[in-house]
Amino acid sequence: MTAFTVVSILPELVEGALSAGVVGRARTAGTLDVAVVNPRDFTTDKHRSVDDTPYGGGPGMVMRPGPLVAAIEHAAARLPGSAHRILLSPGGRPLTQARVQELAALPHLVLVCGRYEGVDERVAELAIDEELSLGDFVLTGGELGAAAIVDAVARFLPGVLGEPTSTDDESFSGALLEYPQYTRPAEFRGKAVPEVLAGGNHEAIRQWRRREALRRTARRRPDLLARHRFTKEDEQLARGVAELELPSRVSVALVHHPVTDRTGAVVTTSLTNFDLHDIARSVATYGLAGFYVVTPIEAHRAKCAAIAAAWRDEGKDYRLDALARVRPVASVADAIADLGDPLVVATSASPDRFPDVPRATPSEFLATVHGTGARPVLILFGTGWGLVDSMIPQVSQVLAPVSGRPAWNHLSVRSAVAVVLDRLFGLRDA
Ligand code: 4FN
Repeated sequence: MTAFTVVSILPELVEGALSAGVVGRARTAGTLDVAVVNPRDFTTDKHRSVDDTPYGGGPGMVMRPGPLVAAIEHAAARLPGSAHRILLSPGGRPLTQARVQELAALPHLVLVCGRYEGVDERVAELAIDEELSLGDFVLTGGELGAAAIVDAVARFLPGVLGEPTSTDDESFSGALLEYPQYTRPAEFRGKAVPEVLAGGNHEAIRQWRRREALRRTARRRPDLLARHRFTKEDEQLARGVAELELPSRVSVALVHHPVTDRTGAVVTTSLTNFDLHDIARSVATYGLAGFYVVTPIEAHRAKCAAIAAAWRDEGKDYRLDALARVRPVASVADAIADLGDPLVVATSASPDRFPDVPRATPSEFLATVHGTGARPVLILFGTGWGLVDSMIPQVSQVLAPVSGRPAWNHLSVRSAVAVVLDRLFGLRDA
């Protein structure tokens, strides 16, 4: 059973956050142990000061190590057994539900809150086991972060909640957002409750809720969905839901014209065997709809078709899957026409290309695409020294370039395709 000791110079702020609701009730009932220790009670000077000016100058004040470390040591000794000492800090690891669940297995958490401009570095070195952050925003102190940790961890402790909720059974990594909830009245300001929920068909309700949870997660938190491992049933429920069939709406075009050469002249580049093979396999790996090989040179389109045919003759399953998606076309316009009315997206490593088109990060791009219903998407990759913006006016978005620390982008186009597809559609670590 986890007990909590919060170290803070504003005990009333911590108490205020933890005196009402489920947590407040559990404390009153004696099923939850939360205490606050004030570093000011560990000062020895007559002004009881807990802060001082920073060495090296600069604005504001820094929390002195003496009173804070004394308070942490007192807090850790409040209960027998070992205490795990956490500093709430913007530089800490972001808190996750997985970590919350692990913390709930520890007997005693000491939560240390900073104030002013920060805490003397030696406090963390001498008296802290772990630093945790609630997120990337500026706070005036760690207290509300500490209260949030108490709240999140307390939910797992016996007797704090009535019944543990089902979402706590599964690991949160790969979890989905909640399905929409409704209660009476059946109609509110002209908006009716979805029919299925009032129908009493429990299986239909369960499936509707799962599909809505998937849809909502795709729309609002594509980052969460990327970590979700689809079950067989999820795959079935996802069918026909535009938000969830994203990769199958997306095609890639490898453009050999119009592109520039190193001098900036508009040229047509040669078809490259490696590009054809590797990009076809990337496109298949991420489940995309198609791979347009754009070249005005008829002989190259014929060669492309011949290579695809050769793969077919080898008869390997995975190759068939990749080859079935290869489409040689004469121009970008032909690829666009083949798809109907796609959203056309360019890639460029150079800020000088497509200067008037907004750059989109992967999540901005995914949000745009989610907002366009079932519209197909075409992502253009230029060979040579890149796409000629003026000759491809249909482009409405440019994907932020792949870049590392050095300024120069050394990636081959086939590597860039693989990296971009993984950014957009790759499954992330749990
Ligand atoms: N914040 C950033 C960068 C630099 C400073 C801060 C900031 C409170 C004592 C720390 C902040 C955020 C999440 C504690 C923020 C958290 C704190 C937290 C926190 C006063 C010094 C300070 C992240 C925006 C780049 C003030 C960002 N989770 N400094 O807020 O304690 O727990």
